Amino acid sequence: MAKKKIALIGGGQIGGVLAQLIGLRELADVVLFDIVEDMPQGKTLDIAEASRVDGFDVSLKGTNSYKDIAGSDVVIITAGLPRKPGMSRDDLLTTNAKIMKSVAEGVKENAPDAIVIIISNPLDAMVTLFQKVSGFAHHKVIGQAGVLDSSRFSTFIAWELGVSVKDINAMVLGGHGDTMVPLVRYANVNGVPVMELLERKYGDAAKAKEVMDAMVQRTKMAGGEVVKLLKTGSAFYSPASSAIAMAEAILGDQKRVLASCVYLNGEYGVNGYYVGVPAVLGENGCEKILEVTLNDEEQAAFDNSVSAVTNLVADMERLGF
Ligand code: A3D
Repeated sequence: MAKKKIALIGGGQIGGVLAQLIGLRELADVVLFDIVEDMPQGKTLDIAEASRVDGFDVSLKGTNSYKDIAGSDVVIITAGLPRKPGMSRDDLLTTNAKIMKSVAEGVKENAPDAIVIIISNPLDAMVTLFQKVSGFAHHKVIGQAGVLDSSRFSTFIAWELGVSVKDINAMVLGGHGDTMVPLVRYANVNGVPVMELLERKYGDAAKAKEVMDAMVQRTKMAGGEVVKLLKTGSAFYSPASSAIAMAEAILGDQKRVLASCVYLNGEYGVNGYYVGVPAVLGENGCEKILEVTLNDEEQAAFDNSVSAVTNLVADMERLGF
């Protein structure tokens, strides 16, 4: 079987970890693109020089030329500025929209058949803009946010219950901002509702709700928590791992159900916007959207999150993108 090829656009913090993870998993050959001269070449050289020790064998090429991404099966985009302490993701809109426009043009020209995973913030707007500029089919342009937000939620639940995070199933829907919607009612430990386990632990429904509310709030603010601690830049290990799970699902045609920022065409009552929902990822990108029944409270939270996304996209359009 011919080796697959992944192009990484943006060779910063997340881009570097992505390249290393792809190498360690022997997932594909890697091209790491950045506009900064020599830096992507330096990073790929460094990672390649670990390949004997780690025992992996893939080609790793750093570049400043879009021509090198030709033939990529998957393109993962992290180009753009990260947040500084005190900034919201939306504060990045103007700068990153300019960057995303140029990236979409480069990818369209050089890797027109690729499936594209976007990580750059503000996520929902950047996915929308990439698709608009590239003209790629909607199902081939997907945003990474929900895998990470769901993993953060799962991590907090595992810590609270003192069980392995591997046994937690929890999902976060909506936009990748403070309005995101962790789905409490569906969160479970190997099928057992998390709320039931919290009520047993505390012997008190009100206390269990209070504990869950705090985990939901921490999940919504989890990106900011890391930004505040790091002082420069934002989370990079966990977003890279999350995008790798999506790339693996696509390259391996795994049909994994991963919360992803995908284009909604009437699903969840949303028409014509990219929003985070459970999606089946396989060789064609987003192959199916799973609709989850939401109760009134969940639906209201989801609608609120969709409004935040539509407002963000409207702001971007007002700025001329
Ligand atoms: P950083 O380490 O600054 O890397 C960004 C890279 O983009 C730098 O190396 C830049 O040189 C490069 N770049 C700038 N302009 C261009 C261009 N025109 N073409 C190609 N490359 C360019 O940031 P990072 O890797 O920490 O984060 C990257 C993005 O991901 C930021 O926008 C973050 O806000 C975002 N992010 C998203 C999540 C999600 O879960 C959605 C999580 C964490 C960070």
